[in-house]
Amino acid sequence: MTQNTISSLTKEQILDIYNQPLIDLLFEASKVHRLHHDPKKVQVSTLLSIKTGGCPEDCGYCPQAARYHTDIEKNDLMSCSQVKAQALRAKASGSSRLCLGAAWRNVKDDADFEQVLEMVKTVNSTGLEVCCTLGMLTESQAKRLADAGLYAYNHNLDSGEEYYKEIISTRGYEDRLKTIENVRTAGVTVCSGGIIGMGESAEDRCSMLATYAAMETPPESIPINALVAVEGTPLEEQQPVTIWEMLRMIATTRLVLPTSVIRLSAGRTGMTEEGQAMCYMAGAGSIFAGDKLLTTPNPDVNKDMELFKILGITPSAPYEKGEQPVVKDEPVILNTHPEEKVKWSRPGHKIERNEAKRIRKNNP
Ligand code: SAM
Ligand code: DTB
Ligand code: SF4
Repeated sequence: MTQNTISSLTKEQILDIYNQPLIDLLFEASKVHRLHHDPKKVQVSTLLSIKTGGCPEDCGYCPQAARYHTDIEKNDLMSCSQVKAQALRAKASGSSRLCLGAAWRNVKDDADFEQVLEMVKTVNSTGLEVCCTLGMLTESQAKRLADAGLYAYNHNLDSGEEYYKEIISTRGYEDRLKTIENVRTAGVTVCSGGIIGMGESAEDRCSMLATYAAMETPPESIPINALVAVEGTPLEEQQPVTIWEMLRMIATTRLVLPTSVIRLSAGRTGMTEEGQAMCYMAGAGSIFAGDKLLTTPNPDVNKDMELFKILGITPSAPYEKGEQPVVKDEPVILNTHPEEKVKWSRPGHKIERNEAKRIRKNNP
């Protein structure tokens, strides 16, 4: 299968792939995985929350949204030296990429962004691949991150366009697509995926995959997260997805987007080792390792490495799939892009579930 034939798939055609007997879906996905990827290599990233909590957005799944009452430790932006120390730890533990996450709606042309650019340069100098996930981004901000040595930018569509409106009201699907386009234009690789288990239908999951498949260049990396239902968020009562749903989603993603690397992301603490092994067989080619994601727990890295050994998998080295970006020196001038006065949208549609949660919290 080529990327061209794949990109003409409609949501309905993807749904047919998704709904086929699981035994066939897994077999087909495993075959396609081996055509495009080495099944014995898995890329390992470490996540680092460089600015935690206090986010103004209303993403219904997120423990870092200021408006929900979750039990997380909030932190201001980390220093460069703290990030360097964590990068060296991640490298020593076998990760090939460090992903820096900030609880921001969007990047602003301010001193914090200058500090993040320094962090990117510092992590690049350790030889690790650098990824950031900082919210919405303009083209010039993406370019500055590229010049600082950024290898990947994570910005998720999270779900299909229709269901997205049930989960987030403070920013639009169009804004997400625009950010992804800005990252692509800057020459940074795109990491973009979604979450299952938020109450969405199979159609919603397939609608998200159809959006990715229709892109001229689909994301190099597609994280598939199982919702971590955090107490205090509007989605706290969601039942965990079963391993069978996770496998169906990974295998369908594998068949629809054969060249992308699928990241088995949040939700691994609720999976057995056998279940995770099946995810690798179905097409997952990367994970987040380390005992913490951004704010929630993740399996022990030693356990992951034991499973790799059992399966005959080795973690990939940095830059096996692309060149290390060369850091370009640039003068540091704040607010240099007045022509780029971007107005990100605030759609503000009503989400009953978020409203109900807020009312309950205010009147216990
Ligand atoms: N603030 C930035 C943004 O929203 O793009 C970056 C950080 S944000 C936490 C990155 C992604 O983490 C989200 O798009 C979502 O897919 C995922 N995520 C957040 N909370 C989650 C949860 N409870 N369960 C699963 N995935 C989650
Ligand atoms: C992604 O798709 N999943 C990661 C990463 N990109 C940034 C984040 C998962 C966060 C899970 C909830 C938490 O730990 O706060
Ligand atoms: Fe903020 Fe990102 Fe969490 Fe949404 S997902 S509330 S933008 S940190």
